[in-house]
Amino acid sequence: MRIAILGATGLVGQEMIKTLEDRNFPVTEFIPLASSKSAGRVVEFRGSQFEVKEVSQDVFEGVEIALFSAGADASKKWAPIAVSNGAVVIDNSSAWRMDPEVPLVVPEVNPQDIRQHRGIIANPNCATIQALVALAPLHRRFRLEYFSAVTFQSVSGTGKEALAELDDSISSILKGNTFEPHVYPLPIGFNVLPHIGDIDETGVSEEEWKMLNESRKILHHHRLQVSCTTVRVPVRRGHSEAIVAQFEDQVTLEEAYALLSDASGVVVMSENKYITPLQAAESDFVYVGRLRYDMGLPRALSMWVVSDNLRKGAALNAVQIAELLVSDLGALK
Ligand code: 2RA
Repeated sequence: MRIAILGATGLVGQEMIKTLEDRNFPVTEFIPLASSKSAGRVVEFRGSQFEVKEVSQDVFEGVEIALFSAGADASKKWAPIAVSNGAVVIDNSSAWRMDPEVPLVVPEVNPQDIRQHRGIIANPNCATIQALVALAPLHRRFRLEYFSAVTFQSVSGTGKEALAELDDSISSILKGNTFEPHVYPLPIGFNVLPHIGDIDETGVSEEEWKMLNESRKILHHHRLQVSCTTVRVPVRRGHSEAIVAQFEDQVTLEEAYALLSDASGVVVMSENKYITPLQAAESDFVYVGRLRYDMGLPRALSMWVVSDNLRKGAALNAVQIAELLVSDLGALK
């Protein structure tokens, strides 16, 4: 298959390339694309070097699947053009996620939705993906009523520059440099920032609304209630989430363990064991740890959910959607 990647030089684009290689995706022609800023660079795929082309009207001719991770503006501009050239676009940005004509897909949760696509399929937000991979098996049995999520999101969620900023802010503070406590943005080194995306007039951030709105769309569960606080933490790679999930039916730990043990893409830790982001980096799985009855709510479980935000939270989920398209060729039309 002729596969294009728009955003090929970014962190997620690079992870998409690695994931296509790791999963031996049937690529017959590889077309790395980027904005003018990054065009001309060289990327490697399956041992060969490819010059990154600048995205334009003409580069999508004959492309069958285009993986996008170049930001919402680029997706809004180039996805319709790619589709008009016959490609199916799998978009990792927020541009199309809530468009009623665009399916929002987590392959372990709602794979059937890919057949609704009209040329574009949206990849959900990383924090949403890992939460629903863990919650969907329980939802299908006990019917999710409400969940709260406090996230601890790594800096790689905002790209390469953020990784450099983390290193710089840590080394600056270690050298004894001080910072202005009331000058924003505050350093992320030795700090946590409860602010991801713009905060609106209700005091809720963009990232927090994504958890509610995307979860309702993916689960087709529009009465679902969600509370969410998203926090940036000084971690390079891997998001963690402290989740409390309340169900309509009485849930038992034994059944929850059994369901999660059988769930695709999930590793559930026994007893009070847990995984940390450092351990989950570059893994394909969503790790569920410290699974327990919630201290305060009836019919509720608490859990610690960790996954690699660049892998399952972005690149792997997108490539798995591409695999669904290939396995169900009818959906490629
Ligand atoms: C973040 N979820 O972590 C957002 C976008 N990847 O910054």
